[in-house]
Amino acid sequence: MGVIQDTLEIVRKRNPGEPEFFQAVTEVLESIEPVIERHKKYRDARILERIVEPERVVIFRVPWQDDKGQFQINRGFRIQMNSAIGPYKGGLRFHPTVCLSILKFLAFEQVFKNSLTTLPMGGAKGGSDFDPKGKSDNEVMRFCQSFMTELFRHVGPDTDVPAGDIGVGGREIGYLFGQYKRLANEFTGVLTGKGLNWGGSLIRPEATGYGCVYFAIEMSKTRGETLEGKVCTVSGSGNAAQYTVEKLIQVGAKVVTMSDSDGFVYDKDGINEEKLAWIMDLKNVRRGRIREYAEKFGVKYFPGKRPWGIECDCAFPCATQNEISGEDAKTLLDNGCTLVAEAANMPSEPEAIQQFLAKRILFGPAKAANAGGVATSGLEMAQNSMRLPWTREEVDARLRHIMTTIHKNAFDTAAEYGKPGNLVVGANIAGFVKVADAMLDQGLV
Ligand code: NDP
Ligand code: 2IT
Repeated sequence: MGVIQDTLEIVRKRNPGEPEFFQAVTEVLESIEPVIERHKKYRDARILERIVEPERVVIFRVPWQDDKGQFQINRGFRIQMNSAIGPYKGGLRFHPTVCLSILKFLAFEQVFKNSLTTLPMGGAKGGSDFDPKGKSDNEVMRFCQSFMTELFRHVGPDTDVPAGDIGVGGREIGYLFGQYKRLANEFTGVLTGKGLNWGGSLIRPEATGYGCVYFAIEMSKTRGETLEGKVCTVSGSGNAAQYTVEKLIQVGAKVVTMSDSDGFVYDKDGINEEKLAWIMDLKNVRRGRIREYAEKFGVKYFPGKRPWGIECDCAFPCATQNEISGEDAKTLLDNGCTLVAEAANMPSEPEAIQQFLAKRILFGPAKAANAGGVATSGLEMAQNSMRLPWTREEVDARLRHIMTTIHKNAFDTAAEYGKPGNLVVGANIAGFVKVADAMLDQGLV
């Protein structure tokens, strides 16, 4: 259709050298074609051209001093993509690969994901090319303080509320919050993922992984299935992966792999609660490598490889973007995989998604399946505003309800637009319509 291809051409020309951003925009725009065709109001108001342009991009210098007293300079970013339905909201990523293209793709995805959560949050993403790996706590603190010294003027509890993502966990959020508080002279919910005794929410650390498994359970129900006894491959061993594995164990599934950027471990007996506790200590406290799991428990380690060649019923990519290639998807399908739920953002390449959809397996796209993290951030914001914490049971029940609602919304929307079972189309259209209508209501914004 003309307007979709025209908009993609504008995006391509205006954003040279940004392949991940172009990939994310292409997937969304091509899948919302039926809704653009059906509603002239979106075409007349040039909503597509507006929605692909960030409202604001901030890029800044982050100078800091390492433990040897040497000066280091990194680059900081915040992409404020869309505030039609609420204050900007989205994580911060600290990783050496961070650049405009990656943060713009993440911010773009965040707009639709946040819309699906049912909570009032706009979309944003930020971060830095700083690599926390191998840095001391003091170095991480000095970096975070310098980063927030600039970021603080662009964020606020009713303006923009950052959180964690790759390389940003509880430790980093603590240092960032401490510096914000000093600069603003305010104790507010300016960040989510905070510590429990200073404004954090129970279940926020677990939320991305738990939410993804809740979503997988909802998908399975549509085929009269459960996850019990299912063999699952998981990639990554960070926040999203750890709690995906924890919930999978709780519901009786058997997790046989976890990974990091150096390789993966294959534990054919299954990773149980004790072994997972060991991994959590390895990754969150000792900050070691997944290879050490293989040494400790006498299982096989595959250096430089991803786990998609291991036979499984269900696959949970929990590491990073483009970690499932078209070839990996073919291997997964040939080995009998019938469910893929994306806890990472954009982990499947377009060629992989095409195959999952063509084979009609249960495919939970990231912006629906991993929305539990940001949804629980929204619940943390609500508790901060009320100055009242909820119990673990209350937050978990709300998370579960939100994931069920997202699944139903995506499932019903897909059917409504003639693509039954296609949750890519369902999630993209449902997420888009709410934001686009809010933009129309608010005039030329
Ligand atoms: P963490 O930093 O806690 O963990 C990241 C994990 O992924 C690590 O095991 C890391 O290995 C691996 N990884 C990172 N980059 C690469 C790479 N380029 N190649 C291979 N492996 C890699 O981050 P999270 O668990 O929070 O994030 C994981 C994914 O989940 C990301 O896509 C993120 O955007 C997404 N997500 C996170 C949410 C959250 O609330 N935290 C919410 C929704 C989505 P290594 O240690 O070797 O780098
Ligand atoms: O990708 C994501 O949704 C996140 N990293 C979480 C964002 C948030 O604001 O909690």
